[in-house]
Amino acid sequence: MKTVKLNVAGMTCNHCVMHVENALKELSGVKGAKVDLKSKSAEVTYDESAVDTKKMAQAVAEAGYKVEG
Ligand SMILES: [Cu+2]
Repeated sequence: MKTVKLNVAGMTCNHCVMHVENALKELSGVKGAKVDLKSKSAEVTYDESAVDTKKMAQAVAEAGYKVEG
């Protein structure tokens, strides 16, 4: 199990936070996601054999937000 911190751009309110959090949690292999609006970041706990940060970035993009470097 690994934990990664992603920078997420485009979030403006708690609705956005929930949206991003759900998009991440729906990915198989993701065990938990904690999104913080103030720091515009997402802390994701995941199984590195099932999912990677590229897939997370994709899911976030599909939800309408952007993971930045
Ligand atoms: Cu919002």
